[in-house]
Amino acid sequence: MRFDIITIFPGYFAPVFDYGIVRRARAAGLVEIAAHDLRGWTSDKHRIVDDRPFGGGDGMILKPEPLFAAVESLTGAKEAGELAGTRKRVVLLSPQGKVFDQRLAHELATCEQVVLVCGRYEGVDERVAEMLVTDEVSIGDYVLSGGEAAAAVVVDAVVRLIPGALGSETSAVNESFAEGLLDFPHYTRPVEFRGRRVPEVLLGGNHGEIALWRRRAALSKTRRNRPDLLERAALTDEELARLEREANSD
Ligand code: 6GU
Repeated sequence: MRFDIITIFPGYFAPVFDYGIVRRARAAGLVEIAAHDLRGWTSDKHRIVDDRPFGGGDGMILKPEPLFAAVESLTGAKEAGELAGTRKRVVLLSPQGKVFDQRLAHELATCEQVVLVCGRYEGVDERVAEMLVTDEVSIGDYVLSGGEAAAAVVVDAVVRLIPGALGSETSAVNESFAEGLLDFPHYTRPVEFRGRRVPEVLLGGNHGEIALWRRRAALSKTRRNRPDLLERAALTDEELARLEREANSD
């Protein structure tokens, strides 16, 4: 698959994609990632990409013309509608988007091309969201100075789901959100560190007991840190009763 990133800061990305799983996936030819300077699609002498907001207010807004020209040259499509039924997506990163999650990461991992349009925090002409992009996406409820860091997050989350990107030693099956819960706690040596011991059950070889402990520990951790996830998780009556008991003993 390939990612094309449209940005006013193309130099931002080179080091970000040169480490770990993403570096390995690129080297193996599983993914191509290119960052493109939006100014390359301007036609005026000063290569202007932004302008003042109609209606007044602070900050500059990204103009539509360079963004439409960039997406058309990268995808061959003039508007989002032409991408229906293809495996190409155009994603605008903006704080006004729907929140990126593991489900969308899996969906994007099936695409042949994902174009990531980096917004800036002051804004992007709304006709980009209305006509040009297939998805407007935020990475969470906080404000970044631009979409670049968010684009790097999306690329990382998607690349590791491409078949072959995670070596055989790791897998995306047993991890946070795979079951709609947070991951269970992990421990390594030493068995005792600053007076805290690794849970005894993990030191024995009873794999049934270990699996049960991990499920319960994942449930407890999710209840404490992300209770919102429990609403949609598939839980047994026994697990629900256990969570209720835990809540009553806090
Ligand atoms: Cl995608 N962009 C910006 N500017 N801020 C954000 C964001 C994106 N996601 C969360 N905050």
